[in-house]
Parts: sequence; structure tokens; C-alpha cells
Amino acid sequence: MDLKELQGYVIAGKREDVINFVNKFLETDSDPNALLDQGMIPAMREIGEKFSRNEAYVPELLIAARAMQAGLQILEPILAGTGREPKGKVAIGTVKGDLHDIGKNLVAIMLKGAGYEVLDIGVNCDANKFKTAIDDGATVIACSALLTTTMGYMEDIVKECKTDNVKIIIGGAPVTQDFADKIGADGYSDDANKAVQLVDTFFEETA
Ligand code: B1M
Repeated sequence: MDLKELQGYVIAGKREDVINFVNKFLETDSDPNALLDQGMIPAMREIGEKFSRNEAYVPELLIAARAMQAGLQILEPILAGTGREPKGKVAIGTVKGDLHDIGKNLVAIMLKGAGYEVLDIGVNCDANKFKTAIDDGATVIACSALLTTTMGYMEDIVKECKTDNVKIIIGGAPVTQDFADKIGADGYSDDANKAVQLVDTFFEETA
């Protein structure tokens, strides 16, 4: 099946078509990751570029996001269903002021798929929300930010939440390794799979 077709459905916000495409693809093809890497993720990039050029506006972003979330919902049990004993507890949230959650949801799904228990604390999370997750047993905190205006808050989270027993990792489109080093985060990743590899290294260290 042509994944360009799926990209078109996401960009146009055609939720039902996304659902049908994803279901059909899963019946016929083997690799669900292709749906993300060659279909839905490039589509979100493209709608973002259109937004930058004033060729798309917030409602178009919203309906594209809704269409992608519908596709992700179908993929979640396939990518996350392991049924094994959790390897550790990770809390993930999008930082204060920021409502973008697609990337965060994807990282959460991949972490679950890799065998972690994930406390998804949602969007617009202040440091206190992350602290509550630490009280609930999370030893890795994963923060997501999509806005240049909200990524700075990650420094507050590092200051307030980092201890010898808690690692803080960060990600999201505007975030970089340099920024992570500058604010004292324990790690950075630019995609969901690398986020899992990063978390694995922490748990290997303590095993
Ligand atoms: Co927004 N938005 N948005 N938006 N939006 C961006 C981020 C933007 C780059 C678009 C643009 O101008 N080209 C721009 C930010 C510019 C900037 O900061 N300099 C922008 C803007 C300006 C805004 C508003 C301010 C618009 C307005 O109201 N005028 C507003 C802000 C609202 C707020 O948060 N307070 C806003 C609103 C929205 C919607 C609500 C309409 C919608 C979000 C819906 C939702 O998330 N439920 C939306 C969308 C959809 C986007 C774009 C188009 C797509 C984001 C996305 O889902 N990408 C985005 C443009 C873009 O990013 N190209 C844009 C797909 C997703 C899979 O990728 O989230 O990057 P991403 O996640 C990746 C990696 O970054 C990484 O792994 C993921 C998978 O590989 N990752 C992590 C993410 N988090 C991680 C955490 C980790 C590790 C890795 O932890 C360790």
C-alpha cells in the first residue's frame, strides 16, 4: 500500500480514512513502524511546514492531529502489548504551557512496548506533577516540549526534580543535546525509539 496516501489523509484530517488505511495496512503488510515513519510522522511535519508558510491554520493542525491520534490508537496495542514484568517506572509529560501531546504519546507507547510501566501525566505539567509521579515510584522523568516558549521550563523541572535516584530526560522538536547539557538534564533524544534506548541505559546501569 502507498504510504503517501496515508500522509494525504492525515494532512487533510480525514480521520475515518486514516483508520481504514491503518487497519487495511495491518492486514496486508508486516511492519507497523512504517505507518509511523513513512506515513503519519512525515505528514505532521508537512502540516507544520504549511502552518509556518501561512498555508494552514490552527484548525487544520487540530484536525490533522486528531486524525493521527486515531491512527496511533489502533497501533498502541500492537506496539505496546508485551505482558511482561515491568522493567521500571517512567513518568512522561508535556511541560507547563504546552499542549502538544502526539510525540509524548508516541514515546509513551514505545516505552510500554519495551516493557516499562509508564505514568503518563498528560500535558501542561508543572514540576509538582512530576514530583507526584516520583512519589508514586517513577525513577525516570521524560519531559516533552514542542514550543520554544515552553522548553525553558524544563530547566525548572531539572532543578526541582533531579536527585541521585531520579534521572531527567528531555525531547521534542525544538530541544537539542546542547540544550539538555546546558540545563543539566541526564539525557536527550530526538525520537521515540532513541528515548527507549536512553531509558534502557539507565536501568542497565542500576541492574
Ligand atoms: Co503547534 N506548533 N501550536 N499545534 N504544532 C508546532 C510545534 C510549530 C513548530 C508549528 C510551526 O510553526 N511550524 C509551532 C512552534 C513554533 C515555535 O515554538 N517556535 C507551533 C505553534 C506556534 C503552536 C501554537 C502557538 C499555535 C497558535 O495557537 N497560534 C499553539 C500552541 C498551543 C500550546 O501548546 N499552548 C499550537 C497548537 C497546536 C495544536 C493544538 C493545533 C496541535 C497539537 C495537537 C496535539 O498535540 N494534540 C499542533 C500541532 C499538531 C503542531 C505540529 C504541526 C505537529 C506536532 C506533532 O504532533 N508532530 C507542529 C509542527 C512540527 O512539529 N513540525 C506544531 C508529530 C510528532 C510525532 O512529533 O511531537 O516532534 P514530535 O515528537 C517526536 C520527537 O520530537 C520526539 O519523539 C517524537 C516521535 O519521534 N519527542 C520526544 C517528543 N517528545 C519527546 C520526549 C522525549 C523524547 C523524545 O522524552 C525524553
